[in-house]
Amino acid sequence: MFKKILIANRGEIALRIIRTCREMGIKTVAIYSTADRDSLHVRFADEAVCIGPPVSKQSYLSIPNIISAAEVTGADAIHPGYGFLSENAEFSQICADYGIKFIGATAEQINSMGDKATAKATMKTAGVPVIPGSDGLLESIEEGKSLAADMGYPVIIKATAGGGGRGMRIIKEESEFEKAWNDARTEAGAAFGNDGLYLEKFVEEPRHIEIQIVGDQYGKVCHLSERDCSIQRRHQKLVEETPSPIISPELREQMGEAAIKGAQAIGYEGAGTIEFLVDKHGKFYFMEMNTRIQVEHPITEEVTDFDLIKEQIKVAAGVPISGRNYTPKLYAMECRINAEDPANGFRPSPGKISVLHMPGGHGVRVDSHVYAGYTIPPNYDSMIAKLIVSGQSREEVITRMKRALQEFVIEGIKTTIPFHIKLMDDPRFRSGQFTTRFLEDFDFSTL
Ligand code: MV4
Repeated sequence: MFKKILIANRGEIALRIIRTCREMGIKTVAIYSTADRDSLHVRFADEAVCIGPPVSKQSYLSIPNIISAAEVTGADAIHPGYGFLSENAEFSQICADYGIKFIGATAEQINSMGDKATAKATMKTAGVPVIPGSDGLLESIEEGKSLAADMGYPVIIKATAGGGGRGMRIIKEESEFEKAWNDARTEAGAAFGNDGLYLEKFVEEPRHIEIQIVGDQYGKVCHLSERDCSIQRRHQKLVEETPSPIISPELREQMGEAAIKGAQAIGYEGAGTIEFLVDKHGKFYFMEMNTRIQVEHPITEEVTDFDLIKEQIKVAAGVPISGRNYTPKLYAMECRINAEDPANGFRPSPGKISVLHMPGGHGVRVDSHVYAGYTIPPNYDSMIAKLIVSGQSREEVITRMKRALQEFVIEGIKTTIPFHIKLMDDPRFRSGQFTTRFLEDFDFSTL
């Protein structure tokens, strides 16, 4: 087992990783930028190294600074958390070259899933259902138009280097094709330095369902069922739940097996997520694979009783997994508490938290790095807490979530709490019958 893990991240996930390391008897090294001097991850780690100024490029994204910190402190592994360098192939490779275990995917796996057209082809070959569309990248606008005409509109063009909604254009009819193509190409080229595009049939009113998998170094992969992440605004998830209200035991089994096949096709080791779109007929299609721990992992932990960070560390150290799949017996939901003003377009609201009271009680978990008197720096993402609630039924979870949200007191900044309270009372949300477009016509003005 590892003796000392450097955590190449900040905020709640850094704290989350430190907690598991403590329980496993593993020493921890925090890294921090000068904006995070007073952060809890710095105080709770066994050691801490300042790695640069507030701007991420010179601190949390600086590979030389982080590798130096690992060398100086003698860390034998690095946990990247999510975001930052967690899916950076170069970083994964440099860690390997320095003899430091990267607790995440290999450079090769990151590259194979990072290029979306390649990822899709790999999954198709492995027998995972994919959305009908172009075989790989489009060579020309004419090829795109001709394929779209054959398949029928609407279609969607996506940047192969994209993901999370960037470099995507929905096309309703042929007259829109040229502009969409040019816009997507320019956007992708500027954002990713890669303007490759591929085309798919547009799936209308889908649900976003992802399967959590864990693979070990011996080719065994198991799935820990699904998370429903359909409540999103501009590709930002706000609420996640498990089990999904629209997934039957049979569909769960099929999607779980597809996810396992996909992960095994790339010899995946560690925790990963396979994202699917599920259409209104209950057909599912591979969308993307995330080769990292995700923000919403705690809801899976609450219903399966696995510590996913512990599983990541164990498989990275070469411990085999049991290989059993898990079907949830409980229900869990997560609300993301962001320092944003939901009544004003979710505008960031950094600043000092003057008063703080976190909810508690049966079935309530809060993963957070903030405290009364803490100042949220403007430099990083605005998530300040994850409120995770579990219970015996979806109804019980929603009731308990509303109670916990009402108990949550954060003064000094705006947060997404009022939005979540309104959502818990929304009849359509409560019915479980909604799609990824749900928040497009949600009234945020009366929060
Ligand atoms: C789609 C789609 C419909 N049809 N692909 C959004 C992010 C990126 N992962 C892919 N996305 C989508 N791809 C086809 N062929 C609709 C979306 C989409 C979406 C997906 C999941 C959750 C929220 C979404 C919001 C808008 C669009």
